[in-house]
Amino acid sequence: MHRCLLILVVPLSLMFHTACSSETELSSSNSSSNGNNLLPNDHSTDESSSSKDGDVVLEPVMINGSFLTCSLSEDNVTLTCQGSLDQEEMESIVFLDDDGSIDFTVSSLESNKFQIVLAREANQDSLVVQPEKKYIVLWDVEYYQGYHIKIDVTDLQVGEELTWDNLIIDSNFPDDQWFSDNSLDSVKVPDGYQIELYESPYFNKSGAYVVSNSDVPHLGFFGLQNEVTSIRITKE
Ligand SMILES: [Ca+2]
Ligand SMILES: [Ca+2]
Repeated sequence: MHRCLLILVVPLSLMFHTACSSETELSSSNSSSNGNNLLPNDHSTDESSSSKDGDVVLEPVMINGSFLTCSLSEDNVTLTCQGSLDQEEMESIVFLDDDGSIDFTVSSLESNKFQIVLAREANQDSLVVQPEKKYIVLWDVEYYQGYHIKIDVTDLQVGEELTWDNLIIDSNFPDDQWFSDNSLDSVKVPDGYQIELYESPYFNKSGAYVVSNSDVPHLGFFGLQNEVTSIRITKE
C-alpha cells in the first residue's frame, strides 16, 4: 500500500516508464545522502511518500527527544513542519539535498507547526532534515569569550565517554585541537550531554570539580577559574 503511494510523487511522465525504476531512483538517492545516519530508525524501505495533496513527506527526524515531520510543497521551496519543538530548536535543524545544505527562514504558523521557506529549490528526491551537529564549546574566558574550541559530540553514544586526563600531558582533543591546562573559564553544553570539569588530573575529586548538563558561563562560580585540568564528556 505504501509503495503505491510513493509512485504519486514522481512526475506524470515517469509513471509511464516503470514504477519500479522510479521507486529505486527515490530510494537510492536518499540512501546516498549521508544525512540519514541520525534518523531514529534505520528504514531500509521508502524514505519519502506523498500525502493526499501531492506534497512530499520527509522521513521524521528526532530532535531533542521530539519527532519532527516535514512536508515539502509542490513548489519545492516551502515546507510545513510539525513537532514539539520551539522556534529556536526549529532554527537549529539542517535541510540537506544532493547540492548541500539549504538556508531557510522559519515562521510559526500555530502551536507546534512551522512554515519553512528555503533559499533555493530543493531536490525533493534527496531532501532530508536532520539535527544540527552537537558541539560542546570550551572557552578560555568567562561568558564565552576569547579563544575557544568546538568538540563535535554528535556521534557520541550513551555509555561512551570523551576524556582528557590531563590537558597539558595529553593535549589530544579531537582534530588535533588542544586546550592549555588551567585556562578554561566557560563551557557551552547542548541538551542531552554532560561535562565534568576537574581542577586535578585524572578526574580526581580531591580538588574542585563541577558536573553540569547545561552551559557554565563562569567556572569561577565553582572555584575553577583557570584551574581545569581534566575533562570527561558523556551523553545522558
Ligand atoms: Ca582563562
Ligand atoms: Ca588544575
